[in-house]
Amino acid sequence: MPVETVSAANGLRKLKVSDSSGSTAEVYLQGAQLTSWIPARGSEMIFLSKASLYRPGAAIRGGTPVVFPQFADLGPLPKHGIVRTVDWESQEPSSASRAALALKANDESRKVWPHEFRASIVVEPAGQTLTVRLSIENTGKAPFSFAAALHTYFRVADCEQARITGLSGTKYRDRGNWSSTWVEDRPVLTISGELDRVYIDSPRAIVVSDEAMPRKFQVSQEGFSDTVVWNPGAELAAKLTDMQPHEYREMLCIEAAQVMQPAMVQPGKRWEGSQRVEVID
Ligand code: TA6
Repeated sequence: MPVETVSAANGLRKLKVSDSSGSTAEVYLQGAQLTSWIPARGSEMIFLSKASLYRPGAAIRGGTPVVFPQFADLGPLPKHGIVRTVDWESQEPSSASRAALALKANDESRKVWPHEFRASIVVEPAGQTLTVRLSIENTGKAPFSFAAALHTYFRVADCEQARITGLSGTKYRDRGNWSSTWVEDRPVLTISGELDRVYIDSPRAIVVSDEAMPRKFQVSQEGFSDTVVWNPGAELAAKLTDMQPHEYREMLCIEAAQVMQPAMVQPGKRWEGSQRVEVID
């Protein structure tokens, strides 16, 4: 089946892709944001809040927001940068089971970030795996540096029963106390309250065991140096207007990220990073 463009709420549009095994994905043109991935065998892997605003110019709560060129509020730009709330263009994909979107620097982006770039996102569901690739090309005449992330919200049955393995021995910074660096000493990371950490030079693959579902999946990354693990916990979730208070239990963000050491791209060159998810049967 070819890549299909369909209308969504409030004039938004999304692309629907599927591979021959029956794995499907949906990507909004706004923000090039993945909002659904159903593997060939199994159910929805991606969390989307029922209270999410599907409104032009507002971030969708869930899916995979694309963060660029600033991570969170670590700089002067709008939170998580300038690409998650603007429309990207659908590109002619080389395969029907792959969505490709691109965004170029424009008058709006230049007002806040004076660099020439072309960002592209490719989303490819294939059987029990999903790959999302981000590339940033420097189309200007001067080098620039940036932070980026594929801020994926995974759907879990209960985050407090999820077990995250693979980060033991990795250094991290905690957003609650940004000035210190710790080393993860737990072989299994669990969630009990707000957790917002940047794991630095993280292992290329970690495994999430969603015990309450039950299901297990591996999240791996290339190109990105860091991994962010985030769950807002009950208190912060209650303050988020685009999320229902109990929904923090149903999500877990594992983000392929470039935060601690911004990436540098020379004119005419390209940076690439990807996140790959595999459901382990
Ligand atoms: O990646 C984690 C984080 O930076 C958290 O600090 C939290 O704020 C989250 O992103 C979501 O940000 P948002 O702007 O979408 O509410």
